[in-house]
Formats: sequence, structure tokens, C-alpha cells
Amino acid sequence: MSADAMRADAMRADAMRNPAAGSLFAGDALLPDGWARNVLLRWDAKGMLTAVTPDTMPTSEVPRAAGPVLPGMVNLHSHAFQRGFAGLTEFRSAEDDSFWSWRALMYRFAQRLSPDTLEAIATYLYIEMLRAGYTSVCEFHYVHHQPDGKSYADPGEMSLRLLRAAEKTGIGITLLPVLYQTSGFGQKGVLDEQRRFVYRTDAVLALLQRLGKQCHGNARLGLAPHSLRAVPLDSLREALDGLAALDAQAPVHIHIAEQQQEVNQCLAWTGTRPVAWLLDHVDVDARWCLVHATHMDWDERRRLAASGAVAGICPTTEANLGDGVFEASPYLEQGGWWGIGSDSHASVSVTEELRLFEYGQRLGLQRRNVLASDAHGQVADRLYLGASAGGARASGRPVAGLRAGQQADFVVLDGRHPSLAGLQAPQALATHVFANQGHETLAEVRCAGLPLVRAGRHALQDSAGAAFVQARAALLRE
Ligand code: NGQ
Ligand code: ZN
Repeated sequence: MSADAMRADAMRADAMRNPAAGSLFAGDALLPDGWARNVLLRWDAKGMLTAVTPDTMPTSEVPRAAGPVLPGMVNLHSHAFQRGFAGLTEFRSAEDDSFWSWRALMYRFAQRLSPDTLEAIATYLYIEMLRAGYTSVCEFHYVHHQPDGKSYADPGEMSLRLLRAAEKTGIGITLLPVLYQTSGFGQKGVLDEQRRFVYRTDAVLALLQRLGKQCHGNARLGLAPHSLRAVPLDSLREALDGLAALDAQAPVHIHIAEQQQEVNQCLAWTGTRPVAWLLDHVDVDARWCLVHATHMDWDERRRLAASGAVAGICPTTEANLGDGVFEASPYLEQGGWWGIGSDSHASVSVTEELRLFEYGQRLGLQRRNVLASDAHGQVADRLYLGASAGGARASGRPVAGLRAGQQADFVVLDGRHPSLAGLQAPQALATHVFANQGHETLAEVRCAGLPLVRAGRHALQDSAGAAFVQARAALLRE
């Protein structure tokens, strides 16, 4: 690292340890209910918004935003290590390629991961997320142990590496250690490739207790029962009770109803579809995030919407893995909560997830502007606000948009960029979401008030990029 880079690093680390109160004047800002004009944002030294006041006058003391201001986005579903082989499974590996043949390749890659390579991949990935406008991530973390299933000298080793990656980059994190015990319905024993993932229920609770003592300010813990395939009901109940004893508000995330085969197996074993089965057997409420929930019938959709849980939709991964399309209109019409995740990280782009979510509906229904609503005629407004609110709920952290009491996480569009210049704020957001070229229309990304990305650059992106390249090369060599 050059002397300059080291100095910049030290200054950034210092700023992150000693944040300052701040303020910003936004000509236009997307508040939880919609656009407002001449908004003054103020935050305290902890990076929490103390006031968000529309219809103010600009003053010379308060810096002016370079364009419309949006809430930072939560990425509600990430398996960080999978970024290390994104793009490398796009070839025919089986007669009939599917989610399941992809999973076999993914397991092979997961087998080779080490604490160092995990940290390098996650660090660079979290920088990519920040550059795309994600200010928080929910990390669904299951590669816990050594390849043969023995725990590391410190059983929290891999979890701590992920927390450290987040802390270095400045992104907010909800770390969700995964409970994984079986390889299918009917308590099937795990495959050799799954031994790294397995935790006994009491051990995962002990891990949470231990990690609770290490969490820095921008981090939160929750629990992720991997799926109905991987966690028997007794363990699920025991884990939920144990979690509630540690933290009654902690988020709970689970993969569910992603693939038709999983729905069929659940039906064969239990006589019930997966989402219905979960709702029948445990108390699903606003702490829950049901990741994917692609395959639901009408009644499941109605019940999930009524529960207050978040549907964790991962449009690019669901497209990449051939999962199916989440039927959004009936769920959203019933007030269902939802958010977006980049999951396998085939793509790391807020705008691409939102766009593809809407486009899936258009392709299926042969209509346009499917997810616009009476309150939000502009589709991009509805998408952005819906994903931001649901993501915040799934994260269990105070990141629910631009309002007092929430963290000062926001992104500023570049109002001078040729593709946005001269447009009204809602048109600028629509252009950013539906008609942009990557992230070059983002001027700035801030987390807890700190500017982490300016003009597309994060202070660590070069060093973290080099470490990522090295880690991936090592993993592909093995
Ligand atoms: C995962 N990914 O945990 O990484 C899963 C694959 C499984 C997605 N579901 C493993 N997209 O579901 O068994
Ligand atoms: Zn997943």
C-alpha cells in the first residue's frame, strides 16, 4: 500500500471511530411517504437523523446535495462467499442444468473457502454493494466450520471475519448465523459437502451469545434456520425459543418455497405447502423474513401478507437459478411487506434488482407499470420505497428511510449527469432505475452520515479489489 493510501485509510478509520454531527440540504428527497422539496437533514454524532424537515430555505452553512436524495437500500439476503464464483457457473454442467446442478458447483467452491479468502471476498463485495447504493446487508452465513466439519479453534472465526469485513467497509450488517442440520425432509443426514454448515441448536445459540459481545455499533445479530429441508421442527422451535431469550426482537430469516421440487417434497412429507406449513407451525411475525417465497398459492400469499413478515425477493438470483417468478401484484395489494436481496451476487445492483422485479411481472402479465399504485404512480418510487421499508424491517436495524430516529443512510443522485440533468426528481429516479448504465448516476453514498462512496469510489476499493483477485485465484487453483 502506498503512503498516500495508508494515510487515507487512517483518516477514514479515524472518521469512522469519531463520527461528527452533520447536515445536508436536499432540493428533493424521497421521504417514506414520497417526494418532498427543500428538505433539511440533520444528524447527530452517532449518525442518527435528528430532524428531516421539508420546505426549508437553503442557507450558506448547510451543504447542498448534488441531486435528489434517496434512502440507502438494504440488501436483505447475501451469501458473501458466492461472489467469488459469480459468473463461473454459466456453462452446461449437467444434462438438465438446474438450481440443483448449480448447487453442486457451489458446494465445491464452498469446500475450498478459508477464513482469509472469505474475508477478502466479503470485503470487496461489501464495497461493491456500497458503490451500488446498498448501505446495509443481511448476511445469511452458513460456512461455519472447517471442510471436514470440525470447528475452527475459535468456533466464531468465520462469523467474525464477516463482521470485520463489514466494519472495514462501513456498511451496516445484520449477521444471521445459519442453523443447518439435515439434507432433506424426513431428517436425512447431511452430505459430506454440507458438514461445514452443521451446528447443533445449543451451539448456534452459544455462538450468538458470544458474538453479541463483539458487535460494533453498525451491526446486529439474528438467526437463520436455513430452510425446512435443513432444520427439523423440534430444532426450529428450540432455536426460536433460545433466540427469544437472548433478544426478543432479533430478526429470523429462512429460505422457503424457492424451487418447485422443494414444494413437491414438502407436500409429499407433510401434506402441506412450505409457506403454509411454516405459518401453521411457528409464530411468524414482523421479525421474520421469508427469503424467496416464490411458490405460494392464494391462501399462502394472503396469510403471509397478514403476518407482517417480509418476503425477501432476490430477482437476479431467482432468474439466474431458474426459480420462477414471484407473483407480486396480489401480495402487494394485500399490504404484503417485501424487500430485495442479491443472494448469490450474480449481480450487485439495486437498480437491476428493482427493474427485474417489475419486468418479471410485465413479462408474465403482458402489461406495463404493474407495480405502480394509487399512492405512487411512478413505478420506481413504489419500488424504491417498498424495498427500503421491507429491507429495514428484515434487518432489525433503525434504517427505515429518511426520518428522525433512523440512521443517516442515504444516497445522492448526480443531478448533473447528462442522463439526469434537467429532469424532475421522480423522473430522475425512474431514469436511474430503468434507464441507467450501472451506478454512474450516483454522486454519493453515506452510512451513518459518513460519506463512504464519492463519485463512485470507496477509499478501500483498490486494495480490497487486489485482495479479492488473489483470493479468487487461490480458490480456483485448488
Ligand atoms: C444457499 N441458495 O444456501 O446458498 C442456497 C442454496 C440450498 C439459494 N437458495 C443451497 N439461492 O438451498 O440448499
Ligand atoms: Zn440464499
